[in-house]
Amino acid sequence: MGVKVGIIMGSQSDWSTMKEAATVLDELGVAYESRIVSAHRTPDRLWDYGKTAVDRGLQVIIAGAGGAAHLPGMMASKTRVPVIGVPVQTRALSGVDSLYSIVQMPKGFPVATMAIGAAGAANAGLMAAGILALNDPDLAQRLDAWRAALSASIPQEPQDD
Ligand code: RP5
Repeated sequence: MGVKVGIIMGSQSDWSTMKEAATVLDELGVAYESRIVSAHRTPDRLWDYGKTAVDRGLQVIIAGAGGAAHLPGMMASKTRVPVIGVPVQTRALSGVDSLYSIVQMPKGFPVATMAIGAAGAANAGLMAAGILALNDPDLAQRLDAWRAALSASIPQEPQDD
């Protein structure tokens, strides 16, 4: 079976944000694929990706887009594979447009929406890993260790800059 996580994004310009998800998955040893799939510019690619997602063995799709960010919602309409949406920060409206485009899905076709920007993308990677870890004890152990290391890295007291 192939990779279980698909990272998709509306544009090359989204990659600098979405690679935060890829970095987390690398750290956790989770294989993924990354593709540019635009709801508006490559709708046929979106349709094919969604139509084949289950048969290709994908178990989570992380979808990032900015502005009129229809990609996560359209993907959720096309496949039952869980979609985690990442609102990419935009210049004009700071990503609030992306957030609103992704988060307000109608009943029946959910998108698990993360925070705007890099933190949201990293959390999407962690969320995907958490979902896969439900059925993968080795990954569960790596994720627990990752979380413990993050906690241990936070100092008890603030330091002067
Ligand atoms: C959206 O339009 C993409 O997800 C991207 O965030 C935004 C701008 O795309 P580019 O004009 O930079 O290609 O579809």
